[in-house]
Amino acid sequence: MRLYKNPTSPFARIAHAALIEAGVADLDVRVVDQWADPAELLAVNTAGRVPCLLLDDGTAIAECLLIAAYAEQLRAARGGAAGWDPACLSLTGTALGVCDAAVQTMVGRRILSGGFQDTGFDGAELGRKRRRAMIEGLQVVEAALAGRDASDLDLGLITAIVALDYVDMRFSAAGWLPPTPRLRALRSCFADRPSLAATRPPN
Ligand SMILES: N[C@@H](CCC(=O)N[C@@H](CS)C(=O)NCC(=O)O)C(=O)O
Repeated sequence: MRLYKNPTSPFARIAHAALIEAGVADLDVRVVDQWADPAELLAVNTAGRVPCLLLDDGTAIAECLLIAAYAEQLRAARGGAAGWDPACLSLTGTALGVCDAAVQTMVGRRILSGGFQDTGFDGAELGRKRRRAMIEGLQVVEAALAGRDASDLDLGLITAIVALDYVDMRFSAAGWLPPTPRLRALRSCFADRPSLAATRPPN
């Protein structure tokens, strides 16, 4: 099967990490520039977005959580223990909201100025809404991780670590990211886990 992705996309990273966690060994990873609407991406995802998973029978699955759901089916079929209890789903949703707000901020910058460097969008009403969502989302994630067992990497913690890496990459210099010591400690615990190490965005 083939995964269309871009190395900086947090959504693509969640999908890729879930497939690695599911033990998919023969994944063909195809890096594309989703902003350029490449024909091979549009052929599998009319939205022109990454991630998209193309199965061997030609079925295309877009959206990171749907790809993660498919990966979870593969994992369960191989005898993996059931995951995704309500707490996991709740953490996943909150952390994905952080990813969404962060990506939407970058998209807003691009719409306003044509590039990612001009931060003019961030101070606009919608930009401030996105920043609030990132800050409060990270705070809720941090609270949800109280007492978290460091041996348990589920979809919720993967999504939370992906969100943290993404906001660190895009916004750490801005100085408004809230303290997240539990999440940062858990990220360190799982730094060498293949699903996270092999999908880490470039510096
Ligand atoms: N809801 C989608 C979001 C995917 C998404 O927005 N991907 C971005 C990259 S981070 C993209 O491909 N953007 C291109 C575009 O919007 O045209 C998911 O969960 O997979």
